Amino acid sequence: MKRGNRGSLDHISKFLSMILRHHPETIGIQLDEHGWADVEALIKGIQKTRPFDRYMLEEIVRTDNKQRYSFSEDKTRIRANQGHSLSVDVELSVVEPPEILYHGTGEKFVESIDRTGLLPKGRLYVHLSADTDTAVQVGKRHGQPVVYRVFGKRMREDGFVFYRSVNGVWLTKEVPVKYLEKICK
Ligand code: HQG
Repeated sequence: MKRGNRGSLDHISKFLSMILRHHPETIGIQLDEHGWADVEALIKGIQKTRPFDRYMLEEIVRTDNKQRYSFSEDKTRIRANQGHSLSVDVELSVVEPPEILYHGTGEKFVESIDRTGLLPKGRLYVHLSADTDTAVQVGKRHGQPVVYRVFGKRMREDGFVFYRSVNGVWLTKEVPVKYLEKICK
């Protein structure tokens, strides 16, 4: 694929995550309770804003660097695998967390996090990763990155529930301060 096309698909992918996680009404569609959008309606809706077709949608889903989207088995519906602000149930698997998980954030949030712990803010869950590299990348989206160690196993023992999305993101509702430790600045 030509570079220009890839760039344009990346741009549309961002638009797609905005629609499928936060604002489906932007293109006049709705998500069902499990976060699914009708593929035909989605394509028609996006076509009102830019050139778009099923081939491009399939390319985005297939090549997305974080595997953000899934088609239903019959490919008539599509949803984001995680990251929603809308209250949908994407049928996340409840899983035993590893002893340590990581959360990357920006320096500007540290004072507040150290006071109140990690909160989901604009999303349904706090997003965690199993490795520090991913956490650093996520943190960089918010400026100077800071990474926290999250004591997953201890939280689980204390009754907190962890999920993992089909694209491998660890999720939990909140992380109180006592399960957090800063590991780099
Ligand atoms: C911070 C991307 C102040 C939190 C990534 C984060 C991820 C607090 C920010 C996914 C706080 C919310 C999610 C508190 C948490 N006080 N700030 N008490 N508790 N925060 O973007 O985790 O590319 O909603 O640390 O890869 O950065 O979109 O969450 O910095 O997986 O697929 O509030 O988004 O994936 O920011 O990123 P976000 P996030 P995609």
